[in-house]
Amino acid sequence: MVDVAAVKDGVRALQIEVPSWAYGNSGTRFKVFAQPGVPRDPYEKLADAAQVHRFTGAAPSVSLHIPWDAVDDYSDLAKHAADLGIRIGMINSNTFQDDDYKLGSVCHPSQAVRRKAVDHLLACVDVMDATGSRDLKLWFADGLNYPGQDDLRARQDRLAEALYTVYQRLGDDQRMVLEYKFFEPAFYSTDVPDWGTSYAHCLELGPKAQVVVDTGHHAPGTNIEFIVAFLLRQGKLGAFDFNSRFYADDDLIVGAADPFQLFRILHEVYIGGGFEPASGVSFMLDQCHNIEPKIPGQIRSILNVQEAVAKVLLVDRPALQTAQADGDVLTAHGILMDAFSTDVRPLLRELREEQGLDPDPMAAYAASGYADKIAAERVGGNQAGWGA
Ligand code: LRH
Ligand code: MN
Repeated sequence: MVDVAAVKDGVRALQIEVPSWAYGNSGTRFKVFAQPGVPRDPYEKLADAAQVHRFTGAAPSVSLHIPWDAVDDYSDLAKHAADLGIRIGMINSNTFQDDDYKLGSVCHPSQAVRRKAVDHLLACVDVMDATGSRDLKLWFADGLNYPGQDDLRARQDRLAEALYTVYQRLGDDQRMVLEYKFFEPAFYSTDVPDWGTSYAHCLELGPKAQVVVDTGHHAPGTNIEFIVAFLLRQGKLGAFDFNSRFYADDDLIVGAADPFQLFRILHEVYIGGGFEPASGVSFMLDQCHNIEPKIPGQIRSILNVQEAVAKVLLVDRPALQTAQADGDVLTAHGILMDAFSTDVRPLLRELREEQGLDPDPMAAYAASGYADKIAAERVGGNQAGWGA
């Protein structure tokens, strides 16, 4: 028997943080396609993010990226977010776009370059103090392109030293979450290439250091849900960067490329207690809408995560555990597939109506006229982007 109320409660409690950079222009090394109405500054990015929360009720916070979202007064930006009914979430550092970082940032052979990188990370903690953010998200592009280019072990020593310095600066209620990625922009070795490396550094640092799982950062064929199950068991899963991919770090809409993988990952989140507020796990989107309209792309992403979570909450847990205990392989697998194969869209439409939301957020946003309004208003100025 399905406990529909429990499924609705679980989805209603789900909060997904959206990335400010998803609203700016983005692309690949081949082309960045500009779109009409793209924000020109962090204030306009927050206004667009607020539209996603307005129509889904599930995206109350926005993660910032420094310096892409640099402003003179971060507390004023936080107030602007509050006026829009949202808040500023994670602060993302950026030590991958300065000429000095060609050979790395915190792992760079030069002490002076490492100092510059650490100073940026410390400045990001100052931003967190101003915005009231809990988390500093660290992703390092640091790595090598050729064997012998630098000493792999020495780079780990430099990384550990930099992380330790930043860890000491964190406030009691602040955390650092360390993201890994198996390649790009480095093509031979990456200094934080996998979950094990991030986990080991976080263990060494202490309880305020957690691992970020970006679903696009694994070698093809990696069983990401195993990593999630393991990190939850260790109490070291801090956050997700949700997106999907067919080949590399494609940063496509979460669930678009592999909805079953997303379901399997969230099933392990459920089993590991990752939906419990006490788990401290943050759910974020980290995507780029290179060719599709950005706000609808974000709304679609939220709907995809909600659908996957609803299916996870439909799993007949007692029957699954019995079948697993009995070694009844096909029954156990079948129970999971039954939940995954269930169309939860009618249930979610019902939930939205109960929340006073339009049952079809995509259609509601399209009908709101917001896209035409910003395209007409946002003329002139420099459209936001990665500035790569
Ligand atoms: C690196 C990454 C990281 C962000 C960037 C926008 O690939 O996933 O999380 O800093 O994308
Ligand atoms: Mn990411």
